[in-house]
Amino acid sequence: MPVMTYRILIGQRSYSSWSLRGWLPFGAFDIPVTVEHALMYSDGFHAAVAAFGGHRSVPAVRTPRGGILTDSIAIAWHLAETFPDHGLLPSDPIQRASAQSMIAEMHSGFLALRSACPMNLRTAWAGFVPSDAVLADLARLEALWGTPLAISRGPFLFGAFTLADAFFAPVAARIAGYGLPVSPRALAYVQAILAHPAVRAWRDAGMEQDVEIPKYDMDLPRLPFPMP
Ligand SMILES: N[C@@H](CCC(=O)N[C@@H](CS)C(=O)NCC(=O)O)C(=O)O
Repeated sequence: MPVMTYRILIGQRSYSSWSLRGWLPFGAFDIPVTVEHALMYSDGFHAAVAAFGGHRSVPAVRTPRGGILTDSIAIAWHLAETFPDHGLLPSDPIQRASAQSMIAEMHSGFLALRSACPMNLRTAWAGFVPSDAVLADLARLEALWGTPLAISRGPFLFGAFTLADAFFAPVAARIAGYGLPVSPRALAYVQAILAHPAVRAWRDAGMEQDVEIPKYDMDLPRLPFPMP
């Protein structure tokens, strides 16, 4: 009998921030998954997503029983519910609620930061000047991260890596890649996320497999991406 496992459809790892959020719950918590690819900005992208059972965007996940999850937050909730002993969310009820709230806020917010600084794990940029709207998003991140990091003392928001950290991983990449101004505590957290073995593995695979997408170029001098 064939082994039934999860399947995930992702975009290019170097650039697809939502794919990273969809895959990290598997990669960071040792939940087996088979990875399939749909090339963003290619003619066949939407057809590939539809053939998988998704709708216009990546990530999408097929569960071992054939269910379909078409959104990163649905993937997170499904896996937290299905693998309650894997530590995807903090066990303390107050911390758990806080983690869930942060995930939801990340999913629906930080629009200025997301649009001004597209995730690009292949290169960093010198001289990026954040707008007031981006600075306001960074101030909100400082407020969100400050209390849990002060309590846990790191390295992650609630001590051990959880889904909340997975959802902030692309933000960490943006802070590092665009040299955005953050506090020493936030910078230590960014470094911890980028140093996580699952995040490293994701970036390495993208560096190996992806082709540069010119649309992500900034009109700024390039720097090596600052992996810790
Ligand atoms: N809300 C979705 C967002 C997914 C999303 O926007 N994915 C991007 C890639 S990072 C995408 O597929 N873009 C292609 C398109 O929209 O045509 C989620 O959380 O999964």
